[in-house]
Amino acid sequence: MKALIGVTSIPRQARTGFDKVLPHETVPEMYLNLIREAGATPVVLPVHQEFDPDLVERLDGVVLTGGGDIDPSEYRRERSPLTDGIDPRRDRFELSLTRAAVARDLPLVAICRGVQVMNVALGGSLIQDIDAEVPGALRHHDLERWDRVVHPVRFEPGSLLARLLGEEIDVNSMHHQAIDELGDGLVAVGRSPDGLVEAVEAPDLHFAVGIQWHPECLGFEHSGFKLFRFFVDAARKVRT
Ligand SMILES: [Mn+2]
Repeated sequence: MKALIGVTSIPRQARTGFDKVLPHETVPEMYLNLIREAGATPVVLPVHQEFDPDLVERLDGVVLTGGGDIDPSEYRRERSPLTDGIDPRRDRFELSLTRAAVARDLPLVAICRGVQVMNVALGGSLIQDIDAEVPGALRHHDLERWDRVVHPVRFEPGSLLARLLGEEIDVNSMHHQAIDELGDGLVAVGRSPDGLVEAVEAPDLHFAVGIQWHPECLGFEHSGFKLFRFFVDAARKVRT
């Protein structure tokens, strides 16, 4: 049986078949294609429902998707006016899911907002706006070049990501926030040339990786896609 991978939804307003604009829970197909191409079955997890702890007993792995900013009260900070797109129900669901997945040692890949959720779920904090708080930082909020590589990420020698992807890869960058203090059990294993954290791992867990870039926009030929093959391999072993 193929591994079953839960992918968190990205809620938004959308038009129904009867021409009303109503709340929907959606996932860009790019994320689902990544999971399928890596050999697993994706299943969408609606984040505006109450979190059911039984979910982690039924899944073989979890992908946290991109999205808006996390409520800074979740990491003990005053809200900056630059923090944007807060969705408290999504925060609650994804923080609970992450803690449950970590407690069960379920394979986890956290993308963009996802790595920030992973960090906050484990007690870490965030830089609320890179341009405002990090003088001299690279341009990390480059939405126009969403499907192109714009800066390198260098991995710590000996880290899981260095072993899987090599010492450096080029990535896209669509984030205006970044990791500040690291959560418990997380190690910063990838950085951009300006020193910002672009990738984290939890070395005590079987396979838990967070990345600040968007692999789903870079396609299957990009070297970062290999990460998903290893993720699915780890997920396949959950039930055996
Ligand atoms: Mn970046």
